[in-house]
Amino acid sequence: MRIFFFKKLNSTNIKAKSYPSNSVIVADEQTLGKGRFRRKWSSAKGGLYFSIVLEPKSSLMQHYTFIASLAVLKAIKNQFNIKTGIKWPNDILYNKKKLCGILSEGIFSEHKKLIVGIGVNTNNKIPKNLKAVSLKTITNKTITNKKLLRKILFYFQKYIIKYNENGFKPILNEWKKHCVHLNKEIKVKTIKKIIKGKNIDVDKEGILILKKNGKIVKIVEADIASS
Ligand code: BT5
Repeated sequence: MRIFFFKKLNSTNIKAKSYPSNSVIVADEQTLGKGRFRRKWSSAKGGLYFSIVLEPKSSLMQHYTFIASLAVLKAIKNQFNIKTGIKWPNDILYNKKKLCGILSEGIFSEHKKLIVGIGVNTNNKIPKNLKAVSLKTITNKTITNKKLLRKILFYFQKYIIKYNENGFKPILNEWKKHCVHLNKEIKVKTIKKIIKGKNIDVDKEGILILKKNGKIVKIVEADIASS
């Protein structure tokens, strides 16, 4: 992988669009950090913001978000011995607070390209109204972003190889072990409504499965509001 560093970008996901696969775009800060559904990702100086450009073997973007979640979780465990959890579909949490968010976007123009954008709160200040936390606050130490970046990329590549060789099942099984809401009663917010139910599974396409009044409800895109 070739890593390109920038002081300031609007969004590493936007910049990444003009780069070939196997590039990694990193910024010290973002002026228009993106979340899902056109939401914003607070990206003050000091945090770790980067996007990986890939030529995906599968068109299931969700698979790559799961791979990235595991890579971040493993890297944080390995480097800081901190236990985090995963919240579907794209959050890494520490004590129920968001430590990292992931945004995978597909570009299907000339070549099929996938951009996996990862934001980790390391040394950055976070707006107080967010239920969020940074690694600096957890560890009481200044974080070396480059070191953490390399560790995440190491695990990401490892999981990509595993995925390409053995498919999604082993990835999903490992992801489930770290998922914070599996087999729990949860509240899910879709664009249209709020659904309450028991999260009985996450399927092979990364779809959230709820059981509500004895019926199975499949959720493709949403936010888990409480668990
Ligand atoms: C995400 O969206 O969590 C995806 C975030 C992806 C950010 C990376 S940074 C590198 C790359 N370049 C980009 O432009 N983006 C990617 P979502 O699940 O929609 O969550 C967004 C919500 O998280 C916001 O509406 C806030 O409530 C909250 N949030 C915003 N900034 C945050 C932060 N720094 N830490 C924790 N929570 C935050």
